Amino acid sequence: MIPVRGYKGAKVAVLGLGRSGLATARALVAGGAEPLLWDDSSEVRTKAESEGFVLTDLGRRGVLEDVALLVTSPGIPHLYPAPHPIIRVAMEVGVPVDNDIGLFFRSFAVEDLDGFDTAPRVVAVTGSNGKSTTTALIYHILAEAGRPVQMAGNIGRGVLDIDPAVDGQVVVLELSSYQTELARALTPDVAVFTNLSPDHIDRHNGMGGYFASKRRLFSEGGPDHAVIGVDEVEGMFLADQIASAAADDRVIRISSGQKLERFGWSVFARKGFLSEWRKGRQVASMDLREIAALPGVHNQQNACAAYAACRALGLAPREIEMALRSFAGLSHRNQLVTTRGGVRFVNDSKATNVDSAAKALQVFSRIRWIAGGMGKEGGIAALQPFLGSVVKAYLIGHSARDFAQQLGTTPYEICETMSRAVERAAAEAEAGDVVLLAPAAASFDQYQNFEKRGEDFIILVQDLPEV
Ligand code: UMA
Repeated sequence: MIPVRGYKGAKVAVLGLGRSGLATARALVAGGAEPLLWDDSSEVRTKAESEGFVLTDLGRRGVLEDVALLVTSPGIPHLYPAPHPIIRVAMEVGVPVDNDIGLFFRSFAVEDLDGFDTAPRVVAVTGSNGKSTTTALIYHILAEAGRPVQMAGNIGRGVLDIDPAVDGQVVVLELSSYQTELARALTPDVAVFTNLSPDHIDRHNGMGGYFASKRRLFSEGGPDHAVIGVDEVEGMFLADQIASAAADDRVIRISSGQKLERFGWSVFARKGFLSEWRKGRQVASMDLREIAALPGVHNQQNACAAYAACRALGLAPREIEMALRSFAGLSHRNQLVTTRGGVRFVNDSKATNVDSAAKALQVFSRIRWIAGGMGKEGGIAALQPFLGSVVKAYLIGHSARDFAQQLGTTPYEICETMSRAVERAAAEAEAGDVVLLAPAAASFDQYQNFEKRGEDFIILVQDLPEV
């Protein structure tokens, strides 16, 4: 755990007692603060009490007036579509609002910096898609290279939950737009922006707000190195804004598809080969096609991002290449659950938006597609060009009927639940088909999160009768 610095003896309100909230509560206590804890869910409150936490209703009149800070969880809106009423009161009475990420950057390895031979460093990864895979890849490469490393953030572990830094350690954080928008301190040593496509638009009041929240990772002081995907105009703009000129090698531009030879430092993948260029010449290359855990062009971009971040941290190309080959892949991301009667069952529950579902649909050729949940703005209209490989869609959740309207001529069945969808897809699948869970929607209508949705799919698949 990382004790929170700067609030010794002060009252700090914590709203939301999920993974990040409870880790924050413990870290505040360790730093000598007095946390006042609240969650809107009575179930969550009961669980927190059973773990020994004392609760304070932060909605009660006057409670927030003598707190030094309000810390909130990423799932709680602080601005759009409307601020949570408790956050609104904090703003009205002038109490600063922060999150665990802001507290982390102010508390991690700051006081004892002189005690390290090699100062600990933080790599932070953001972007719409690929950030979990990129984060896990960087972690895996560093671990394989024998470097002390920890991983946390949106990937599943609260950032204040990690262990205190050791000499030369690297902490790899996955940060969502919810987290970067609110954090009052954001000072990574290496910052990575994978790509940008519409997601969480309601929370950021549009694409501009969404991009602005991710850009914050590169603004305060600026990281030593910025790894930026330049396959969209936003990435190009961000790289140009940070770099003093094309030759500025503090910015490492990455791409899957474009040749980027004229920049100070770049890493790109074309036809399955990764190339690193510095100051106008190629310094390394590797074949990515044989790496089973990284199928598809989108994963080649993730490999470029992880490679670039590790090069910025001083690793050698061959060390990185060897580690990439032993990467096992992430749960809920293109995860092969089993093969049954020649039918592959693949869990891509992490495909919570249209863009990541499009990537999954391009990996396979005969797909029985389980989709639906809490659809995002625009539904699945943008998936039309990728439906050629879908034999049939099995639709679940709140948006099942909306999705059905947008499927064109693709056959479909409204299944409502995951269990019905798995049963129907398994019954109709023929050898060579892939039953793919890639929902193109959030899970919150039927599940606590995408992990629980993926776990449900896995259990249902494993429970299918033998063939
Ligand atoms: N809550 C309230 N009032 C509200 C809304 C929520 O009290 O109005 C409470 C809930 O009852 C719950 C708590 O707040 O107890 C939930 O907080 P949370 O949803 O922020 O979840 P945490 O468990 O703290 O997990 C968060 C991230 N969740 C979200 O961003 C929604 C996790 O990312 C992250 O792994 C974890 O912190 C550790 O850093 C998950 C996620 O879905 C994987 N991320 C989104 C995504 O990837 O698309 C952004």
